[in-house]
Amino acid sequence: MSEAVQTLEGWFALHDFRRVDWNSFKRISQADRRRAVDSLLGLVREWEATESEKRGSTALYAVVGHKADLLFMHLRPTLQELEAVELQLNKSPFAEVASPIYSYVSVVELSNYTAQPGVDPSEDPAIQSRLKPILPKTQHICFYPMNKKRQGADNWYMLSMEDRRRMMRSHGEIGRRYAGRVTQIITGSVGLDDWEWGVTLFADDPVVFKKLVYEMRFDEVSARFGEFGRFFVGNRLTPDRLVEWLEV
Ligand code: 76R
Repeated sequence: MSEAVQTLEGWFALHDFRRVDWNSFKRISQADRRRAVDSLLGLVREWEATESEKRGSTALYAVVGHKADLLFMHLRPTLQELEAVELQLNKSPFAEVASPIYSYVSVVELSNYTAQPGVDPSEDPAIQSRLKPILPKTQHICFYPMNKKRQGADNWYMLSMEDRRRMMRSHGEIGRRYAGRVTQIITGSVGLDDWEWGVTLFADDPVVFKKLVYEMRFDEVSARFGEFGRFFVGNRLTPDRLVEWLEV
């Protein structure tokens, strides 16, 4: 058996994708629309308070394309708290016009492929803040789930630790060339959802998503072992933009 990589887990993540039923939303009375919008704005304010108290973080984006209309990305310390935010939204008047269309459950993960030996992660503030990150406020988000292949000679889980470490080092080197332009949050989902990881990228220039993901396709770990789900891309909704976005 190959040596399993050690991982550190942080906050739990829910990527909650919603479809807005614009036809119903336009048909209901102005008072009901007001109620729906106000209920959502109330939740956004609660999530902002949670974030300022460092009890989690939430990002809200408008998804471009037909796969969804909104993405609520929530990070919370426990799975119970994640369920509570989801339930709160589901019970709100806004949910009468915004039903779930896709979701992804995972947990923020750091692996020790490139860890410094001798560093106690529970004592390292840099590691702790990566495990419990406040989500970036970038203009754009990109999310997709992925696996590492387990097929014939290309079985990631049968490679030696040394081979995996070498490939992950090269992966990290490419990623670091994008420092300052993109932030990745890797969330692990083995045993939690349909794929092995969720990849969430944040950037102010969406072309950077394309360039980074494309460059990684040529790198061994992605070229040989990467299997990808659907890609979602979105534009940030501040509370002000959200009000405009919902105006009909
Ligand atoms: O050295 C370090 O501190 C971190 C190095 C690092 C690890 C361990 C790193 C860096 N990643 C790691 C783990 Mn990543 N990453 C992806 C994708 O589209 C594709 O081809 C793959 C999707 C992107 C775009 C990306 C970006 N990374 C992982 C893992 C877990 C693998 C495992 O444990 O087997 C996955 C699935 C994954 C996928 N990676 C970086 C980036 C970027 C931009 C960086 C550098 C920035 C940073 O250090 O945060």
